[in-house]
Formats: sequence, structure tokens, C-alpha cells
Amino acid sequence: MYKRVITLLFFFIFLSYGVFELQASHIIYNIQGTPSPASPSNPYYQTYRTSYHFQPVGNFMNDPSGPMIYKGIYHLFYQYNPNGVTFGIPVWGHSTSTDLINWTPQPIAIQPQMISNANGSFTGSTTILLPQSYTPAILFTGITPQNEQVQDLAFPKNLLDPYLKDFVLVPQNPLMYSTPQNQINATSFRDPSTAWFMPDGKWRVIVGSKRDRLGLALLFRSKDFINWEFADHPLYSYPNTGMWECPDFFPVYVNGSPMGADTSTFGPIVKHVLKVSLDDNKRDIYTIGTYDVISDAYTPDSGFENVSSLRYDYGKYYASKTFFDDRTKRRILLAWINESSSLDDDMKKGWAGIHAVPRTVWLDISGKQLIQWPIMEIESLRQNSVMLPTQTLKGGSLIEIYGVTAAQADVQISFRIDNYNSIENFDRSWSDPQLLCSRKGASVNGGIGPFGLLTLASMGLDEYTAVFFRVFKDSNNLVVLMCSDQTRSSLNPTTDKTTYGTFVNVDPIRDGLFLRILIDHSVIESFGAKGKSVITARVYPTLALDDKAHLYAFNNGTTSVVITSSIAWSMKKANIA
Ligand code: DQQ
Repeated sequence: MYKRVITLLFFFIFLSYGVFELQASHIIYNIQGTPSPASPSNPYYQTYRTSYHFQPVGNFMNDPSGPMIYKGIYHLFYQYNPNGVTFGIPVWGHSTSTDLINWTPQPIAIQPQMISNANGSFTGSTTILLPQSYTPAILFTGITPQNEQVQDLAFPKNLLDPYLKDFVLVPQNPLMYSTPQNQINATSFRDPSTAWFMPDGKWRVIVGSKRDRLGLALLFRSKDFINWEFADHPLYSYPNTGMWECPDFFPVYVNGSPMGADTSTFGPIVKHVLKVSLDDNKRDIYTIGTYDVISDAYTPDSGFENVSSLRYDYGKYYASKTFFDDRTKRRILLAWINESSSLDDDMKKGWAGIHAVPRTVWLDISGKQLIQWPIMEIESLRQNSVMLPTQTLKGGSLIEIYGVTAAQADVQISFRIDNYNSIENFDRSWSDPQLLCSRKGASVNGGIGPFGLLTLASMGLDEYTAVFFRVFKDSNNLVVLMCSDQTRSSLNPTTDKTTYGTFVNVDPIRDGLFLRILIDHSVIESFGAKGKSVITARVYPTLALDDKAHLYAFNNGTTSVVITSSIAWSMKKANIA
């Protein structure tokens, strides 16, 4: 018997932590080379290590850089400080894979090699130079001895080696840099995108920048990938958004198909997505619009001009980058998930920073947002599924889902709401869903919801992370709120327990409310409404560790909801050394 129902009259007692303050969600300590005990024999090393999220063996990792597939092998590069658990002088770590899940480490790909990257090799992207040649070209930001940001180019040394173990920087570096004529801000000029090829025979690339508070995607053109001319206008810019990091620009098919398009695809069959990572608030935001080949400019669709509305992920998820997988015809999204632990704890662990499970990304049929879904290869780690039969989850009740390794799991659950009589009215002043989730956390009883899952829960519920929905009524419309509430995630007082939230564009009457959660020891990636809204959180339970972790479905609303289907898998450990 894997299922037991516990109805708790005073459910609110264990969910009874009230409103709390939002905290800064990203902390980067700019201390170079903080020494760290990055050794698996260190007793703290293993506690929060993930089992199927990419992370190097130790020390500090941040942005995915230059992902690609070459000769059937996936390549992941990452910003890496091999000497400590904080940001240092980044080099490009490198791992390869045949399935984007199991990874083999390769030698460091790019490290200080010439003046133009003497002080570090920041983020960049790979372009396969087709149609000209099947050669991967890496454009990245080099840091000069004067700490100026310039754009450099590297090529693999041996194109016959599918593992690309060696790279060489071209002697012409730097290829793009600040001059008195172009007036580029030399300390805010970084992270070249994948380039795209245009009918005029020239490549285009964008580089993140800012002028005062104006966020900029600077545009460059080149015939030969070596000589780059600075366009007289940015691809796009937006006032008062500060520095744009890691810009990504790619086409998506308009027909709602999950198929991805090569970066150089144009015409009415596609819309274009411009993603930028906002240094100000560490959010990855995107807009959907049209790329005009003649004017060489991007215009967001009406309503998407303001680069602050749509996010890939409403939790901790930054410096993301996509690439086109021409083998499976998918566009794949990768990102850095920073720690939420203190510097002291990171030093104890000897590592900091993981990557999200790769996601396939495509345009929703509505054209109004992207859909994201964990790549299907992750399903190869599933084992020992357990299912809950269709059943009613009464207000104030809790069901344990037994038989799954709750600290390392993939869980799916669907809810149906049959009774809307007690629905609460939506107050239009509630414009910030994150704030609303922090005011109406898992402990706050509502009309419909909160209901969802308690993940990484300890036996007595001293610790858990609640991921849930609430439904409100706004005139004749239903408003669905999705929250990830970390308030009770750990008894360790020093971890960041910010609650995250977003509104979900879904009709619960027609579609029900679907939730999928990837749980992996210290990370919880939650996909609402089949990938319409995603929230990722880092958590560090002190009790709900390994086989002491439990998983529950809960309903802390007044109204009963129906669990229409639920399946949970224990996850095997991926090979990531
Ligand atoms: N991280 C890189 C920069 C980028 C930032 C340095 C984003 O290139 O702007 O490691 O996290």
C-alpha cells in the first residue's frame, strides 16, 4: 500500500508561517579564488549535490556557454572558476554528451591565452558556420588586462575530433571592441549571441550592452566572421532596463509545433524571440516579435515592447541560452541556477552553481508565450512509477505519495475543480504574483487553493517546499496563481527562502490544472499547465534529506479538488562527473 490519507483538522498549524519579506534572490560574491574543499571526501560535499542536474565536480560554475551539437556529440561549455566557490577569473569548462543528461568532462576549453582574454573568458555562443562550412565558431567575451570587455573568436584545433578537446584563439582577436568612434561602453559589452546568416551573405550577431540605463542588444555584421562592422542601430533597446547580459535571438515556428527552427530561418512561418538577462534583477525575460530582414531590426509584437513581462522561469534561473539541435530538430534551452545558500555553506560544500535540466522550447499556438518542457531524454532516468487513483482531495487534507525516492523524483499530478461556489474575488491591485504568493503562502487558507504538492518534506512537516495553485475570480474570468513557497524549506536560518510566483494563462475548467515537478535534493523545477509557467527553486533541507524526504499532495483551501491523475517516478542518478 503506497498511499495513506491523513486528514488534518488543523492543517494550518503546520503551515503556519505568515507573510515574510522578499529577499534578494541572487548573491554573487566577487572574491577571486576563494579556496574551497572541493573534494568528495569532504562530509558536506554530498548533502546537497544533485543527481541529474549538470554540475562540475567542485568549485563555482555559472552561465552555460556556447552549447552545440557537432558530429552527433552535444557540447556544453560553462563559466567556471576552478579555484574557488565564488566568481573568479572565468574559464570555459567543457563536457560532452550523447543525450544531454549524462556528461563526460573534457579539458578546459578556453582560458587566458592572449591579451584579449588575459583577465578571463566570459560568456559566448557557438555558431556552426553553415552554409559556408561545417565549422563550429565560438564568439565569447574576453577580459583585457585593463578589464575592458572585447569579443574574441576561437575555433576547434582538430575538426575531425567530435569531442573537440582543443581550441585555438584567432590571432586577429579582439574582433569587436570599444573605440572613440563607436562609443561602446567598454565595461558593459559582453556575451555575443549565436550568429545568423542573411541573404546578403553576411552574418549578424548581437552583444549585450547598456548606455546609462538604456538596455541594448548591439548589432554587428560580418562576411567572414573575422571582420565585424558595427551597425548604426541596435537590434533592439529599451529604456531604464540597465545592462542586458546573455542576449539570445532565435526564430520559433508559428504553428504551435514543438519543432525548433535553425537560427537563420526567416519569413512568415516564424516569429522571433529576443531574450535578455537583466543584470539589475537577475531575471531572464523575453519578448516575441518580428525580425525585419530589410531594416535589420526587431520589433516586438504589441504588448511585448516592455522587456519585463514574460520570463522563462519565475524562480531562480539566469543567463540562459538556447541552441538548435539539428539532429532532433529541437530548440533546447539551458540555464544557470545559482545557490540560495550562504557563502559559508558554499565553502563547506566546496561547490556552487548547477544547471537546469535542458528544456525544449517552442511558441504556444496562441503566439503569446513560449512553452517549455524538460527534454524527453530525462525520462530515461525514470524507474519504479507509483500512481494515485482518481480521488477527491478535501479542503485541509494531505495525501502521502509513497514508494518513490522523494528526494530524487519526477512527479506529475492533474487537478480538476468541480465547485466554484467559494471562489475568492481577485483584487486588481494584486499586480505582482510573486508578492501575492508571499502574502498568500501555503499556510494561508483560501476559497479554491492552495492545493498542490509538498516536496522535500520531513516526517513531522518541520520542513517542506510547497508548490501550489490558487484560483480567483475576476468578473467572468478565472485567474490562476502558481506559487513555489520556500518559507519552510529548511531549518537552516541562513538560506534564502524567497517565495516565487506567477499567473498562469490557463483555463482550469477546460484544461484542468497540471503540475510536473523535478525534485533533485536541493533543486525543485516546477512546470505548471504543461509548460506554460515554470518556477525553479534551490532549497537546503536539514531533515528531509535522501530517504528521509517525503512527498505529499495537499489542499489547504475550503473547496475540495479532484486529483484526476498522478504518477511519480524515482529517478536514477545520471553520470555527471
Ligand atoms: N556571467 C558572465 C558574463 C555574463 C554574466 C561572466 C551573466 O559574461 O554577463 O561569468 O551571469
